[in-house]
Amino acid sequence: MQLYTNPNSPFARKVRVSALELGLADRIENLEVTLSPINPHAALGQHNPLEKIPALITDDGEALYDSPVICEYLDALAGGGRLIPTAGAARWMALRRQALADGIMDAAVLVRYETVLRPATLRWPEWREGQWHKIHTALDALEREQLGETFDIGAIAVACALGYLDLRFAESAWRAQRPQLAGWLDRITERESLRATRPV
Ligand code: GSF
Repeated sequence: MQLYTNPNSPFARKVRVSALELGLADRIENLEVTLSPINPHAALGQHNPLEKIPALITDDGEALYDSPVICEYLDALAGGGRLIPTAGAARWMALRRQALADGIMDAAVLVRYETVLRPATLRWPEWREGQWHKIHTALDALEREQLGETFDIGAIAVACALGYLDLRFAESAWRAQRPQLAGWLDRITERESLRATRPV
């Protein structure tokens, strides 16, 4: 399998962490690409019309995207139910947490584009504040949820979202009002899959 990826992409990190946790990383060749909405990657575009990473090319030559679909595929390949519970409350909790964390990543990536890509004269501070509002309310929800030690797809996604905030927005001080979440991240960061995929 081949994975279109980048070391700093939080969505691609979610896939790489999942592959490591499932013992599938050795079967995946990482194709590192750099891209943005104004700098698309032609070869990737032949597989993913949305021109986004991550995209996985399976051994059958099929392209899979986006990150939740790829993680589900890898989980199924490893037997199923390993990172994504197959039924019951645990399944919906894990998937909802993934959606919440993906939402943080979406908003943070948009703020990043707004900050580093968009010409200064075209920036719109209220729009950026609106994205930050989503990030903060999602973080508050995670603080209230009190994450446990189960390392399922929800936990993986949350760890990758927080890692991206630390990478791109170290000044955001998201930990200040969220001691439970900060402590959880400190503990979970020791996992080998997270250490091995730490952004550069
Ligand atoms: C989001 C992927 C994404 O935004 C998923 O895989 O879950 N819903 C998708 N990827 C970014 C890179 S990143 O910051 O992780 C991307 O490919 N951006 C390029 C673009 O043209 O938007």
